[in-house]
Amino acid sequence: MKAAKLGGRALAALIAGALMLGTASAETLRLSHNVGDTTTWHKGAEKFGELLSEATDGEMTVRVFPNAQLSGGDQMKQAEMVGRGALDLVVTSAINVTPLVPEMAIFSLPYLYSSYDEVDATTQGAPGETMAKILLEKGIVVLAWGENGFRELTNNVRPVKSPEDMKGLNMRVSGPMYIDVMNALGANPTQMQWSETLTALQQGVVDGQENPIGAVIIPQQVYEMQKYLTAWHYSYDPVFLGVSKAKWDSLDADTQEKMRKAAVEAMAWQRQISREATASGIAFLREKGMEVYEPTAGELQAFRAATKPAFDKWAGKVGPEIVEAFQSAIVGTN
Ligand code: X2X
Repeated sequence: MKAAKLGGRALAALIAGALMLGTASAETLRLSHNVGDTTTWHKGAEKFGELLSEATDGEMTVRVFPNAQLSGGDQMKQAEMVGRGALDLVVTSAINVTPLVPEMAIFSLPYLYSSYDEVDATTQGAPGETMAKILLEKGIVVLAWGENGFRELTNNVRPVKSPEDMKGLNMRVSGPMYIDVMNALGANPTQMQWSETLTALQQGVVDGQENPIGAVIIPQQVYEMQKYLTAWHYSYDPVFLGVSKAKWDSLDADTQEKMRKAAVEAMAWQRQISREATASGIAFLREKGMEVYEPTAGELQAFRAATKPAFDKWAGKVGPEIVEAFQSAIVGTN
């Protein structure tokens, strides 16, 4: 009788102890991103959550919030919120960080890159680390670089084959550098949140937009609203998976290591699925009824020349040291 009673108490204590341990150490982190839940951004974020949960035996899980829900629909605000610890984690693209860190415009300068090898030499090399250091000063720890991709043009007015064809088109753009690029081409740019763009395209508020094929155009079904696509590869946009420095500093070294490893693996996979979807994407978009134009080398040169003023203006904002570091990494691949 006595033994049974003690046993019962011991069991109760064990259960209580286990529950306390569970509540004390299990943690759900919030991850914000600014596109829909069908995109490769979202899939990469979910993959990170799975890997982190696996590595920590379920002690650390991630809840992914799409469409910039956690920043009131403002895609540019996420980085600043992560920086001050109001958000734990973010997957966002470089261009969205430019209001906070103008140097992040480096990646997207018009026609900086002409291949994935060139991209990888920067995001996966020393230039990427340089940018991570700058973000760290703003309270953001870059865990790994993923991919939005080469941004391609869509519109509903006409096939675009030359800078001339851009004249007068009402273009939705995501950030300030693209305003200058569109102005250089004679288009009428409007800065708009991505979360509002699909409706704006549908209602004809704007004629066109530009985004990567595999990461955004296909999963967000932009082909349902747009007739013409020009694969002009005019600007590359990476994404990164970042954690707030406040959260990072609260983790022990072992957990930090697990988190970084999960992020590197998830973003490598995210880059791969984005590239695969892009590679098969043009055929897919044609099947869906889009008229796709792939410019010749000469036509690309004309777009490059026309957007040069925007390149120069933003290279100035980024600063010569960073521009040179990127350009020499790029030249190194050729
Ligand atoms: O808003 C866009 O165009 C997007 C989804 O590509 C970015 O977040 C920059």
